[in-house]
Amino acid sequence: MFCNQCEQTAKGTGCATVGVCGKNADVAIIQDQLVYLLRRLASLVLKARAVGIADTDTDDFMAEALFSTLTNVNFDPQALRRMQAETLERAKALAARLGDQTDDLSLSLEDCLARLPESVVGIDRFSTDKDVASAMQLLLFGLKGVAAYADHAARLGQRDPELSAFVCKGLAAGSPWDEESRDLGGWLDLALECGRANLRAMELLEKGNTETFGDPAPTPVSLGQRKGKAILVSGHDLLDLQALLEQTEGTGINVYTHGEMLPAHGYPRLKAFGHLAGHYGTAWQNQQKELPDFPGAVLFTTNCIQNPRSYGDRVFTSGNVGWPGCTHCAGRDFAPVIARALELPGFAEDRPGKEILTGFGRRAMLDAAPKVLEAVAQGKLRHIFLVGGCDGARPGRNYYTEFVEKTPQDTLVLTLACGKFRFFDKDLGRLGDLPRLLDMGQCNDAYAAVRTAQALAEALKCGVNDLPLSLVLSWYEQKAVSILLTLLALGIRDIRLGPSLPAFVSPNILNLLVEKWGIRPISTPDEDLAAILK
Ligand code: SF4
Ligand code: SF3
Repeated sequence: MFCNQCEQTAKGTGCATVGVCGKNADVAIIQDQLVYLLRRLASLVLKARAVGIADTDTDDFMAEALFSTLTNVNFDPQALRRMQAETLERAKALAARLGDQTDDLSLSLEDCLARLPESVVGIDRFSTDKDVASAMQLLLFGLKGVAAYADHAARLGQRDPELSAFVCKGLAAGSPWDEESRDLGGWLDLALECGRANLRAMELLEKGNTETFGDPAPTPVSLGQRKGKAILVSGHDLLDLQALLEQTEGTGINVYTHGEMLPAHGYPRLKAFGHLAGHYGTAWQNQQKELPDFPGAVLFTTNCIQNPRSYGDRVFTSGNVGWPGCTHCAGRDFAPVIARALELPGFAEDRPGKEILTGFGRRAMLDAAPKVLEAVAQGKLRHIFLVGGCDGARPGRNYYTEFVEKTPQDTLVLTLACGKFRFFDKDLGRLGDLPRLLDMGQCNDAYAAVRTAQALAEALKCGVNDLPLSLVLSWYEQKAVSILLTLLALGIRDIRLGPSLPAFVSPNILNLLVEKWGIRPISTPDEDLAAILK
């Protein structure tokens, strides 16, 4: 195996024998083979589109399958094998429709896999040119992020054929079935196109979320617990949470959010459920420490799942998530989760906890914009920081806690995604009517942050780069890669990125990112704050 797609990759270069995330070599190879098969299917989908054949079902399937190869999503070899088989079947059916009968599509899955070149599972599958390989990886990992958001959006009924066409174009690029040859510039252009596609995917997802659950509004969330049976819901899929809330109504079970599910509390149609009781735990990388103490069932709807070790008998998965041995709930039927929660003790007593705020979505931020602009005009608001992105296990991530703690009182801190758990329960005080720490939501709500920044820039008649706004981002998995590509495609400059730079970015590509976009690695909170506020 060779995998270097996430921030915790072994030795900062690549996982070669087993993944730091817990992905074993078998699963890594199955995922790489799946990507290869998806590229084959993508090349056929493009051909089909060219002759007017479009198939939404295949578009949805491709996003779902690619999402399954994202870090900490699916570790179940059987589930991934089923996706391989479905990919090949779809490719065969499409080829037959196109009258395109090539040898590779006449084989069984087993024979097809046996004939795949060795390079399908190695770093050399990209290119022997280090810079081209780096740009190809930027594209592939960015596409995985796009696929994740497009998959969520499609589940909410939001699709765009152009977006699906781009996912196919990006996947097919550089495959044995791609007739176009690209130089480094061509690959980088595709990576930026991937950033634009990601903006569209996040836009669709925001539309799906707000049309289904209402516009998020600032909402206090309890970190305490209520006496009684309990279910913890992790991941990003709000539809799964809604279905679980409906299915647990009247059972006496309280439902708690975990990780990226925290912003669910801000959505009117989710917070209306009286048994959505609060939030439990912090970011994904602490689950092996925090979940053994949760006295109920746990449902993972998307990333990030880790080996559930001692508590696997009460962990359930849904959607694209898989862990061998854990029960998978298909079709939003959460009866097994509910049955398990009823067997488990639940919380023995009420335990009041601190309250934190979430729900500063796009509408809430745009409503607050006049106050923000007034505070800027009066010199009461010196700077806005967007400190967001993924959390992770590296100790260097304490930077983000310290950075936020050290931000001066005349500044605001916007945040989103699971990186917020480094500081989400800190009381930063208020700036006028506004709390200084504003949680805008999940990682995909980077869309709301972009639109808010654009609205502020428009009101001030300047560019986004001229705003008193700095982005201090943390990355871990491939959704963060796609968001970074979106920001670059929008021309946003001077992003600070940490805790380490991606292993797949070559020195030359890094130089380009520095020269053209002013990207820089984080240094120390004091140094970075001083440089930003000088
Ligand atoms: Fe390693 Fe990350 Fe790949 Fe897991 S996803 S195998 S930790 S690089
Ligand atoms: Fe976190 Fe896994 Fe990226 Fe949605 S839950 S941000 S890491």
